[in-house]
Amino acid sequence: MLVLFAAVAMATGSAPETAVHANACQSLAGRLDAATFESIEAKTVESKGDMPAYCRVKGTIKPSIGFEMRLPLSGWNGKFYQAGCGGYCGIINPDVPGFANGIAEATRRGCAAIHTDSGHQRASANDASWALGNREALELYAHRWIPLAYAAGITIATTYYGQAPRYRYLVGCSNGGRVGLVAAQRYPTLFNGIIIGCPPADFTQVGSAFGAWKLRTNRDGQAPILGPDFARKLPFLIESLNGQCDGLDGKVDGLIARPSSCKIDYARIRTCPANEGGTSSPADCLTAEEKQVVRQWHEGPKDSRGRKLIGGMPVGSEDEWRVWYLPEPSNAAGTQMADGFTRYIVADPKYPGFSAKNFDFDRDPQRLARDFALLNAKDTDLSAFRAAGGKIIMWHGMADPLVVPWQTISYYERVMKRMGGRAKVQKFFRFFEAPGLGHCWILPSSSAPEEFDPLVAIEDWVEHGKAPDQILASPSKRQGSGLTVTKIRYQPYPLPPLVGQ
Ligand SMILES: [Ca+2]
Repeated sequence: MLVLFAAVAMATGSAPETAVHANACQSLAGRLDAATFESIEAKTVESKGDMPAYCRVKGTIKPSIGFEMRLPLSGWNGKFYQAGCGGYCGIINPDVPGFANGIAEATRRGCAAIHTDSGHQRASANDASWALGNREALELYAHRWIPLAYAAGITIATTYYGQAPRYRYLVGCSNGGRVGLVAAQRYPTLFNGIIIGCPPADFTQVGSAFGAWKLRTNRDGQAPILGPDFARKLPFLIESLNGQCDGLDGKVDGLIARPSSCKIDYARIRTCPANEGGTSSPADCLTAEEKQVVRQWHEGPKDSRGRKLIGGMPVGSEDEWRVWYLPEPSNAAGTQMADGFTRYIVADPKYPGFSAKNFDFDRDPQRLARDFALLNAKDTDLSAFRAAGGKIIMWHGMADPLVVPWQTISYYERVMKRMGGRAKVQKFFRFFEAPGLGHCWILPSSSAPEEFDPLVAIEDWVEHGKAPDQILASPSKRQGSGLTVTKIRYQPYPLPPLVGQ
């Protein structure tokens, strides 16, 4: 009778199950293999709001990977969830809202979820100083932490619940999206499903050529042309650009869904009279030098023969500039990250005196791609991942000015070419362009998804064989001080051509 009662309690997630798991949490650390962990502690955390009670495991996975893992005390859904980490990582911040790189939502849904710092510790994920002369840390960050955290997480979940997880997911955005690509390419049998958001697949180009370009075109931090004061001109600039580009996707709705189809005529953006520069400049015009930076940011870096290296910030991303680039450099994450790549990651005896200021757009992209290939996730052979039955949902904000979407599109095109064409690739790997969406969904953003749930979509695909033909999203568009919400259906890439184009 007691056995029967216990079985019923386990199935319904009722109080006795919670008690059993609370006890298991207290004894968990002592039951884990000391060879895997540098340090480990576990304690129960009471439920709060819509967050269920969970067993919180914290510590360090050898050699140096700080982590936090959360195991629901009751109602575990049998799934393991590993989060990527954003920027240069180095922080434990499991409560990042949404799914981007946190684990709060996964815990709420009943997953056993792990979040890490990827092997080094810093106060901010914008800080790359840990990489200075530390190739081991760079290798951990680039890829080695992924299977180590996976093995530790699976061990913890299996020890705690007494059974191995049925499904294993990896979810990340930005660098966490790159982590997802790396997992599919280098560690193809670990995960059943991977969600990849806004990934810098070509990390060396994003960090070096694109980063140096952004800094140099805007005076590299010395009294920037586009600085905090430029934010007041953004509504004018956005309105001017929408006037030229919004309707080209077939709908005048404030979202530029196909930014590459717009050839901007900068002469149509009102130029301030010559004597109207500086802080006294009106908000409804751009000075000639402001217009020059805007144009260069849209166009992106070029070599001395005028060939584009990676593409520029998409038209429609300007509202996001206020988050990533316009604050003072000490608060502008995009500026700090661009600076950190050249200053700390490329600080190598082979690159004496290397900086954004002397970046050579002809020579440096090639040699950096070679010497820092470990950071890139450009391998188009996903046959081992496909053979293991894995599924990928990848998405990129078409208004992302930090990790521009062009390299993601280019990567997906190359995968289709390598792996037998669109129909074959779509059986296991789908890519969604997210119109109007900025970088991941860190607010404030011109367009935040109230309703965009790739986790449900990947679960349906992996567990029920239902491939995502569309993903419903409800981006909020900032209009003046208010927000309007529109329903959009993201369709798999490539979008059908518009009638008349
Ligand atoms: Ca539109």
